[in-house]
Amino acid sequence: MNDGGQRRYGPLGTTLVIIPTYNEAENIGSIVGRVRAAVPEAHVLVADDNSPDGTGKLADELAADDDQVKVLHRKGKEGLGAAYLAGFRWGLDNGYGVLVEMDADGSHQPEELPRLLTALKNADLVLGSRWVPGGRVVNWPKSREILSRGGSTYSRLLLDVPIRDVTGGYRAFRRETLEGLGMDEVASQGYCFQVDLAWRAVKAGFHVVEVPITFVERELGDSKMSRDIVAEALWRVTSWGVGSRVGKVLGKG
Ligand SMILES: Nc1nc2c(ncn2[C@@H]2O[C@H](COP(=O)(O)OP(=O)(O)OP(=O)(O)O)[C@@H](O)[C@H]2O)c(=O)[nH]1
Ligand SMILES: [Mg+2]
Repeated sequence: MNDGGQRRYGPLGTTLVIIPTYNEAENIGSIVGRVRAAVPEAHVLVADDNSPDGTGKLADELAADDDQVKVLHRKGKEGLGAAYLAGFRWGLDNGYGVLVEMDADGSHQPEELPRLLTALKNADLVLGSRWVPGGRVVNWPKSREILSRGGSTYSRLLLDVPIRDVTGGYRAFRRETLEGLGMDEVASQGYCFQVDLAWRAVKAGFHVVEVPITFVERELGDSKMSRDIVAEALWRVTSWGVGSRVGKVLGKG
C-alpha cells in the first residue's frame, strides 16, 4: 500500500452498486429499496444468473419503475466472480465513477454505504471490514466466523497483504482502480475472487483502506457457500502464495 495521504484524488463521479443474485427473490426488493433510500443519487445494477426462482423478473419490475435501477441478465450460474466482472465491465462502459460490490441478502447494510463512499474520497479502494476495530458480525455461527477469520489470516500471511478482512465482499472501487487491476486476467469464480482483487490492488500500488462494518447474516433465502467454493479459494490462494515466493527467490517478484 502506498501513502494515499500524499496523493490528490479526483472527484468520485456517479456510483453504481452492483448486486449479484442467484435465487434472491425474497431479498431483491428490500435490498434495492434500501440502497435507493440510503444513497439516493446512486444507481443499482442487479447481475442475475438466470435465477430459477424468478429474481431476474422481479428485478425487471423494479427497473421498470425506477430509471436508476438496471438489470444485467446472464445465461446461467457462473459464480459470483464472473457476475461481478460482467457488472464492472457494464459499469465502466457506461461511464460510472465508483463501482460498489454488495450482496443481495442484507449482510452488507446499505445504510453503511455512505461511510464507505466518504472513505473513498481519499482512497483507491475501500473494503468494508469485519475484522478491524469497530467491525463485527451478527448472527454468525462460530464455524463461519472461524472459516472467515482463518481464510483472511491465511491469505494475509501467504500473500503478504496488509488487510485484515481480505475475503469480504462489501467494497467500493474508483473506476481507475478497476481499470488498473488487470481485471481481464481474473479467473477466480467464488469467494477467492475477493482475495484476488484485493491482492491485485495492493500489488498495483493502490491505496486500500478498511472501514469497519457490521455484517448481518442472511435471514431469508439460501446460502450459495459450498465446499467447492472453499476448495477453490484454498488451492488458488496457496498456489498464488507459493508462486510469488518462488518468484521472489528467483528474483522475479
Ligand atoms: N449472479 C450470481 N450471484 C451469485 C452467485 N453465487 C452467489 N451469488 C450472490 O452473491 C451474493 C453472496 O452469496 P451468499 O449466498 O450470500 O454467500 P455467503 O454470504 O457467503 O453465504 P450466506 O452466509 O449464507 O449468506 C448473494 O447476493 C448471492 O445471491 C452466482 O453464481 N451468480
Ligand atoms: Mg450472504
